[in-house]
Amino acid sequence: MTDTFSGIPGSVAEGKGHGRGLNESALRVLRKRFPDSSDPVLEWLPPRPDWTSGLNDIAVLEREIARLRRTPGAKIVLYGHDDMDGITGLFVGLRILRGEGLTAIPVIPNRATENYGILPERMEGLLAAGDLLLTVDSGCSAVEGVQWAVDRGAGVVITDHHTLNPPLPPADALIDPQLSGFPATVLAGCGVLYAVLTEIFPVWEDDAQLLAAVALGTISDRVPLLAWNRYLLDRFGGIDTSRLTEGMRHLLEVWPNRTGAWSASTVRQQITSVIGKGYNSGIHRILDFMFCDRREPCLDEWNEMLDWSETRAQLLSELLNRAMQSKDPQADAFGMILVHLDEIPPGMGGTLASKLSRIYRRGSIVVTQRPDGTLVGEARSVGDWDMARFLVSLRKVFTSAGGHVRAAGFSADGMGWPQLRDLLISHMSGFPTSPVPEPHIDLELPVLPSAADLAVLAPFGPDFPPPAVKVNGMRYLLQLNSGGPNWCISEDSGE
Ligand SMILES: [Mn+2]
Repeated sequence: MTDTFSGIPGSVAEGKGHGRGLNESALRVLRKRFPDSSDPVLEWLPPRPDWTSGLNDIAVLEREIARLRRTPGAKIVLYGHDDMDGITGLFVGLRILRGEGLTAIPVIPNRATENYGILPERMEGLLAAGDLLLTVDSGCSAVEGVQWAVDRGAGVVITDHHTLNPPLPPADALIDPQLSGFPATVLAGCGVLYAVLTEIFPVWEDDAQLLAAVALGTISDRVPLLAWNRYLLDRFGGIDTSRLTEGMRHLLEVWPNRTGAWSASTVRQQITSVIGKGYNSGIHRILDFMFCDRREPCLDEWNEMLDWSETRAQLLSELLNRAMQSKDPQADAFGMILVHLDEIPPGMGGTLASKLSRIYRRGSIVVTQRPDGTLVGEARSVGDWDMARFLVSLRKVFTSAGGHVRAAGFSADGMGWPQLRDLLISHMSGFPTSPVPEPHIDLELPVLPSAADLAVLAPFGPDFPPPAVKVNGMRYLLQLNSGGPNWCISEDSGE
């Protein structure tokens, strides 16, 4: 049987052009994964999105930027988030806005010492009347911080991708794909700002630095590798690397098999976790690193981050041992990994939850107590468990809660661990989800197809795992090793 799919757009061919000449096995996998689509190839790798169809109020930001140009001395305070899609989002914002002759000053919050949100104390003395507060990857719940900026006479445009949790902040514009739904919701914080700013300044659309930063932020944030994100990653696959900064060049040099078939999990291992976040991490240095144009200092800095990441990895493996020994048996019965540990360093709870999710192939919630008594939780999910919705639906008992489908967090004051534990378990018992996903199978065949034939569908990651094939009752998962693609007998999802 021959399949023909029409309408492969020219813009795709400018990237890696995976949409062209897909072999029969790859086409069958796409048909299985997008059963309702009349054109699974386009569903898998769409043409250039119309960003305005999923991102509202870009015109408000355009007007604000025009207003700044008419206001002598006015500047943009670009407020980010101290994780990879936040920092790469800051990079995107600074590169474009400064490149357009505007004054832009970054603010990087610090999760080790600060609450989540837009904090007036970080803007005091910095944000003046007539300025613009622009956020990336943060702010969709920052009612007080935004009101503070508005009261000071600043314009405020929020760009975020996290689940909305009303009341919404009183900004001039709230640009969040959660307002419009799929496919825009796949975007990470950096992807949202890239889309918004390149819509206003199209000359930046093909910029290799920006596409590389967006790819790294997107992969690190565990958002679905579907739809608009695949378009962005395809553009990344086709960038001209001859004119990168030394910092960015180095990141692409350590990117596992960047010019071939790669998986998000290996990129997170080789790059994201080396940078880390929170305690003893490189997250506060990586913005300068990406702008750095001197090779030697970049290499020194990277080696230092590698040393730190080894120290963190040791600490993490100790924490992981304790977590595995103390996971809650009652929560287990509902398909939820629930762990409460004392003294988890800031930023490490999320990494620990990720590891637990990977090991047990189900959603994980890791809770610790801050010195001030507040209980803080980090959660990761796999399968169809929408972690942000799960936690936000408990917001009456939480001080704050937010995130997205696969990565979310909360804080809770005024209750002890036993009470919070009961609450999470009883809420889980009534929450509609299948927290323990079945290992996927794309094809059942009499003989294994060539691994290379299916590797053309890479990159693989959240919501687009490597293909799995069943042959004679055995499940084979595609693996992308340094030696090239091959098959491995496994029940793993490969995400
Ligand atoms: Mn973020």
